[in-house]
Order: sequence, then C-alpha cells, then structure tokens
Amino acid sequence: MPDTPQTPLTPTDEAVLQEARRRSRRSFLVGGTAALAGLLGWRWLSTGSEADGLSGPLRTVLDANARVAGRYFSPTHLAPEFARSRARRPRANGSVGLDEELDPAAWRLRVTPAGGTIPREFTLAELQALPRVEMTTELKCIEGWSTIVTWAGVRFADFLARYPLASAAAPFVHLTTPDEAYFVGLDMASALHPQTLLCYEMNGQPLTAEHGAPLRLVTPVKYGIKQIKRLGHIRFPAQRPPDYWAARGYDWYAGL
Ligand SMILES: Nc1nc2c(c(=O)[nH]1)N[C@H]1C(S)=C(S)[C@@H](COP(=O)(O)O)O[C@H]1N2
Ligand SMILES: [Mo]
Repeated sequence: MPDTPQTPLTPTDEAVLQEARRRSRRSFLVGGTAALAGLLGWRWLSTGSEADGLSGPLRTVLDANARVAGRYFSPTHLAPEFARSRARRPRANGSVGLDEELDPAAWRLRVTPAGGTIPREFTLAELQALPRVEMTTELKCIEGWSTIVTWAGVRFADFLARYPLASAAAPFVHLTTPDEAYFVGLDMASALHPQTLLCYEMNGQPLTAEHGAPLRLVTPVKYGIKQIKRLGHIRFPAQRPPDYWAARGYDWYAGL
C-alpha cells in the first residue's frame, strides 16, 4: 500500500520537515504549505524504493534538489509497474492549453533542435512508427489522488536516438501545448528516463481529447503536473525553462 499524505509523521519526518520549513523561507519551495506537500508527496512517490536506501537522499534533497533529482530519476530507478488488469481511466484533470479545437490530421509535433531556430515537424504516424512501449504505471496527481493506467507510446529516449535533435548533454527540455498556454520543463536525465514516453494511447485506446490527444507526455517518476497533455512544441533550451506549476509555487522537479 502506498503511503498517503495522511500517513502520521514519524520523528524523522518531523526533523526533516522542520529543516524544510527553515529552508523554505528562502529558496527551497515557496511557502511552508508547499514544502509540506512536497515532502509528503516525495515520501509517497518514493514508495517501494525503501530498498534503494532513499531515506538518505531524502535529507540530501533539502541540500541540493537538482543533485538528488539526477540520482532519483536515473535510468536505474524505475517506478513500479502493475498488472494491466488493474488499469482504470483516471479523472480528466487540468485543461490548460486544451481550449482550442484540434484537427488531428493537421496536428504536428514541432521539435526545435538544440541551438537551432527552425522546428522539425512530425506527424503522429511518424512517431507511431518508432518502437511502441506499453507500461502500466500509477498517475499521481499532486492534489492527492492516483490511478493506475496503461499507457503506450514511444520512449522519448528512442525518439531522440532516431532523430538526434539534441544530444544527451543538452541540459533541458521544454514542452508546450500548441497554444503555449501549458508548459513543462524537464531536466534531460528525466526526459531520457526509460519510463518517459511520448504517449498516444491510454488503456488500449487512442488518447481522448481530455486526456491529451493526440500526444502527451507520461513519466511516472514525476507528478501529473509534468505530464503535459496535447503536446505541440518541444525545445532544448540552454537555461532551465519555465514551468506552469513551478511558476505557481510547486517544486520544479515535481517528483520529490
Ligand atoms: N495541457 C495540460 N496538460 C496537463 C494539465 C493541464 O492542465 N493542461 N494538467 C496536468 C495535471 S495537474 C495532471 S494530474 C494530469 C492529469 O492527466 P489526466 O487528465 O489524463 O488524468 O495532466 C497534466 N497535464
Ligand atoms: Mo495534477
């Protein structure tokens, strides 16, 4: 059973939270509430990883968010997978960037190469021609609910291997809806994680509009806020890109 944010605090948590509160006044997170939610959420996300000795890094996260994120999202740390029979349809949550009508036939994924200015365009068929990966993982919303879902798509790592528009050394990935209203920033290690998919299917069916048709991001080592629906444009900026929910006080890495 996953820990939930309702789990009573252990003495260790208390100490960690105290430390977080102290640091949150400056730069760790915006506001004590966010710090609390972030830390409890981190415990929740790290369920099943106790064997990896992550209680140590839980402390380290308070010292260096980025460093821990790099370790936690390393390709060797996989989010748990479940039997396909346990998959359900999640609630449709968040519709920023989904307002306009979308013509699936006219839709293209635009990808601007690292250091470049002219986007390359991809049809859904081109993306579906790449190796299809299916996984049944838990979609976790930072609001406190989660649903097990079967997703299918192409690994972002496989996409970049086939179309080397950025090297693994590129530091960041910026993903936006076609109208740029919703936007997500990822560090490259998270983007290249083997469970990070450019996803076109949910529970064996093409994505519906409310769940992000024709293409969304899925990455179960991160909260739902990072799993942008209706992808339109991907860029590889040199600086850490803005992020819709990070701009509203949530942790930029959103997996901790
Ligand atoms: N474009 C877009 N993507 C989004 C959001 C959004 O508002 N707009 N909300 C996010 C949040 S907070 C969550 S929890 C998940 C929910 O995915 P679902 O609607 O498929 O369950 O989508 C994420 N992706
Ligand atoms: Mo969410």
